[in-house]
Amino acid sequence: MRVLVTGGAGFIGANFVRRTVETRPDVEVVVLDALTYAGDERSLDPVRDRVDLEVGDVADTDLVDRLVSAADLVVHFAAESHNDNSLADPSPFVRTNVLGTFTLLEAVRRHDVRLHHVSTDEVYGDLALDDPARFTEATPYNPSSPYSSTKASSDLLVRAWVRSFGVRATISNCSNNYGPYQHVEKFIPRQITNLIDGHRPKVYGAGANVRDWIHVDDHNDAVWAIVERGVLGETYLVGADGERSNLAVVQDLLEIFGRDRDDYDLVADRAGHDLRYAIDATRLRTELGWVPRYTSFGEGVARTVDWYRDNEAWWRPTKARTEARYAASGQ
Ligand code: NAD
Ligand code: TDX
Repeated sequence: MRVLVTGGAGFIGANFVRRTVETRPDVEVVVLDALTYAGDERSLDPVRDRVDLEVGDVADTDLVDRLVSAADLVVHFAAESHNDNSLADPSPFVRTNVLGTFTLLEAVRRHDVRLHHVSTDEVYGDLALDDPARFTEATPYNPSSPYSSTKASSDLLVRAWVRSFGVRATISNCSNNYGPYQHVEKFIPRQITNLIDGHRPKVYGAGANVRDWIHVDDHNDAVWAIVERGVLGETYLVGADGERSNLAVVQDLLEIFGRDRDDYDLVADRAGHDLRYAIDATRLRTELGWVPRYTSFGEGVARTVDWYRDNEAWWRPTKARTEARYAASGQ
């Protein structure tokens, strides 16, 4: 089987590619990635001799048509993924997330190729901190940011192409991922690398916002479960019961580094900052038999800290540039 992985040089995509190559010898992987600031070819190094990397844009009709025509399955990770960047300049988000998904949908329609579309729980908006509810597949869409609204748009395109044209597709909406090879702009790697450098973690607002953390390998196992056992046209929520306030995460990290619990800085809040995300993954668990392997956030995050300690050469080149951007916006 030949799988086309868009965004396969990014955080989740590269973890997906490495895991797929290492555990599924029958699968041939082709990566389509534009190698934006967020993509890094080195994330594929461990499996580089077994992966074909095409550097290009998911919104390039001719390139996408050629690659899709030769694939049995497309797993679509490519996106602009960072909320803070979408507030500074939304335009690449509209282009890649909306136009890119449209381009891919037209190609899978022409060639009748199976598609799995990777999306986010942020399409549902946010929940109050004290709301007992969690997101389910039936929660109405209510995105807040330029990033989440473009992801919501891409999901709606996929749903419409399924219904109108019979495209064979599934969708997953996952909560916040952590693990190795995540860009240092994101919350957990930013704080880990700050601590490695002896700096204080930077917490937006009062740190009360809650995210529902899942290890990237558990997310990618869910993607394969949906590809292999999911019902065409359906949506599956992916989450591992990992709700934690940002402050609690920072305090876990401070403890790992042997620093004082109060050794962090409160910085300017994100505009429109979603309060809380929480996933009810009952459907994925009961219908597809998926279970997360990383059930202890503390252990998963400690292993992630080890990875950043051991792989400074991977993140060091982007750290100073990323921090300069944050400093310019008071964060
Ligand atoms: P990332 O930013 O680390 O990686 C995105 C990859 O897409 C990069 O390699 C980049 O070069 C590539 N890319 C960007 N624009 C492109 C274009 N026009 N053409 C081709 N490639 C392009 O993102 P990530 O965190 O790995 O997220 C991957 C997917 O998972 C995204 O669709 C995101 O919405 C979704 N998601 C992420 C999370 C999370 O916590 N990170 C949670 C749920 C869903
Ligand atoms: O320095 C920081 N300090 C801080 O308090 C940063 C970078 C973030 N935060 C907060 C903002 C959020 O409440 O931490 C939380 C997590 O922030 P991000 O890592 O930027 O993630 P989030 O905005 O929640 O979105 C992530 O999860 C859903 C991914 O970036 C998305 O691609 C995914 O769809």
